[in-house]
Order: sequence, then structure tokens, then C-alpha cells
Amino acid sequence: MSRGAFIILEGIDRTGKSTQSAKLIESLRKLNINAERMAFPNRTSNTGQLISKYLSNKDYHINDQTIHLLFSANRWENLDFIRSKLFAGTSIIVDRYSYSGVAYSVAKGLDFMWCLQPEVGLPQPDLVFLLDINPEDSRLRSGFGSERYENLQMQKNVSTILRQFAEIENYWKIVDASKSIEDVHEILLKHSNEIINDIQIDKRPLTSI
Ligand code: NYM
Ligand code: MG
Repeated sequence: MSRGAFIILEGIDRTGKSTQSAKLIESLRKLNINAERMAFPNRTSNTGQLISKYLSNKDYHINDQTIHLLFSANRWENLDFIRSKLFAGTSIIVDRYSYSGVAYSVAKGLDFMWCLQPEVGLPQPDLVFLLDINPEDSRLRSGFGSERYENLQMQKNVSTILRQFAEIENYWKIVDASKSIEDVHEILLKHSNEIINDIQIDKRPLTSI
């Protein structure tokens, strides 16, 4: 049996990642493809509860380096889960990954290489979708502004950094997230289906960041 695909949805806040990952799972399952959804930060674990408190309570102080490492630890906690699912043939669709980790911290002023280092060794995605939207538009979407980082300057900085990842790496696909939910879904489903099939055919190994 071949492994599942490891697929990430990235983007600034309020681009529709949660909506799209839920729809993608639903459609893949209808095609009889085993698929599960994850999201980072995973707010339920010990690190996740600290992260959630930090995001929702702007008076709860954790220094920039420490919160960065907590976000990373929150991914490492799930290493065994991710590997076991993929090797059991289940594809995983993830809301945010190491790239959000790097982009939000670099946007605050931390050093890029320092930020990337704790991600090294985590499973390498097969495909990353960048749900791309003008930060001037996403901030008008409902719910924007409720958590830390949800301000225009921060979103603009993060958007620029995520686009740089997308332009350098060929396993990234930039998707225009200002399109309708159905149009975005169609693009995501097509590319996800393709990568899942490709992995079955060429039996490519799971590598590391
Ligand atoms: N975020 C998310 C980070 O700063 N670093 C990370 O490693 C990850 C995964 O957390 N504004 C930020 C981006 C978001 C916030 O994520 C919460 P979400 O997807 O809005 O729940
Ligand atoms: Mg958010």
C-alpha cells in the first residue's frame, strides 16, 4: 500500500482555510480516498492551550522567541500521529504548518534562519496551497480582529513572506482566495487528487524539511 499525501493550506487570517479544508476532506471521502484534517496550532494539547491563551488574550505575555518555539513544539507533538496516518495510507489536509510558524514570527522581526531551525526534521509536505488574498480585503471578512496578529500591517508582512515561499518552491500552488468558495474548492480538489495519485504511482518517500 502506498502512503497518503501530506497537503497543507497556508494563508493569512480569514482566507477560508478552515472552510476549504473541511470541503476538501468531504469531497475526497466521496471519491473513496482516506483523508483526515488537522490544524495548527492544535489548541487542545498543553502547548496548544498556552498558545490559544496567548492569541486570544493580548495582555498575556510570552516573549517572541518562546511563543515561536511553542508553536513549533505543537507541531513536533504530532509527529508520530502524522507519520502513522500517512504510512497507513491516509492523506492529511492541514490548516497551517511550519510556514505560518516562520512567517508570523519573521513578520514580528525575528530572524528567518532562527525561525526555520526548529522546523527542520518535520515531515515535508507534498503540496502547499497558498490561499492568496489582498490583506485589505480579508480584514473585511467577519471575525477579523478578534485575535493577536489580526491587524493590517502584520497581515501584509505575513502575506509577503508566504508569497516568497510560494515563489521559490515548486510544491507550492498560489490560489486566488478572492474567488467563490466553490471555485477555490474545485482548484484544491483537482490538485489534491493529482498529488494523491502521483504518490501512488511513483511511490515517492516521505522526506523532511
Ligand atoms: N500562527 C500559527 C503562528 O503565529 N505560528 C504558527 O506556527 C501557527 C501554526 O496563530 N493568526 C498564528 C497564525 C494565526 C494564529 O491560527 C492562529 P488560526 O489558524 O487562525 O487558528
Ligand atoms: Mg485566525
